[in-house]
Amino acid sequence: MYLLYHFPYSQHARRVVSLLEAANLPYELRHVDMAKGAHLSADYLAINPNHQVPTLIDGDLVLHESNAILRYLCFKHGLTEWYPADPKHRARVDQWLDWNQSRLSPAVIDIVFNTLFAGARRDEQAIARGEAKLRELSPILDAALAAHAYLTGPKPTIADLSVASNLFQLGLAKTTPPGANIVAWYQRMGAIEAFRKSLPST
Ligand SMILES: N[C@@H](CCC(=O)N[C@@H](CS)C(=O)NCC(=O)O)C(=O)O
Repeated sequence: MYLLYHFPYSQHARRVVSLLEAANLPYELRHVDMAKGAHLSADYLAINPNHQVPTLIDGDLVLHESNAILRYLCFKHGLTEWYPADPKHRARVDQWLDWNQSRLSPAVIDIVFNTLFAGARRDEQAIARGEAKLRELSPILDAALAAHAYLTGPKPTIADLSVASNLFQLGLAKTTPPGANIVAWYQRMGAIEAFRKSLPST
C-alpha cells in the first residue's frame, strides 16, 4: 500500500493520483492541509524538508518530486504503456515532463497562486508575467498536439497526466491556453477516468 501526502488543489500531487488510479495501484492519501500551513509543520518537514506535496512513501522509500514519483511507479510496476520502454519514445516523454516542470509550471504558479491563493499578497506583476509566458508556450504545446492525439503519440503517457494536471490548475483561475489542439486534447484527457478521479470536487 502506497501512502501519498497530498492536497487536492496541488497539481503536482494530483498527477500522481492519476497514475495510481490508472494503474489500479493500492494507495492511501494523507491529507496535508496546506491552507492551514500543515506543510510547514515539524512533522511534515521531517518527511519532506521542501515543505511541498506530494511525497510518496513506499516502505523505507520516502520520495518527493512528482515526476520522479511517476517514473518510479512506472519502473517498479512495468507500466510501459504510461512510460514507454523504447528509448526515443521515453526521451520524448521525459522532454515533456521536464518542459512541464521548468517551462509551464512557473507560469501556472504565477497565475493561479496570485489569482486564487495569495490573498493580500496578490502580485499583479507575477500574474502578467505568467500570462505572457503562457502566450509564448501555448503555441509550442498546440503544435506538438497537432501531430497526434496525445503529447508523444496515439496514447496518453505520464507526460500527458503531468501537463494536464497543470491545465486543470489554470482552469481554476479561469484561464485556458489558446489553441484548438490543446482544447481537443484536454477534452480527451477529461475522458480518462483516472484523470477525472484525481480532480478536486471544487
Ligand atoms: N517540483 C515539485 C513541486 C511541488 C510543489 O510545488 N508543490 C506545491 C503544491 S502544488 C507545494 O507544496 N507548495 C508549498 C511550498 O512550496 O511551500 C514536484 O513536482 O513535486
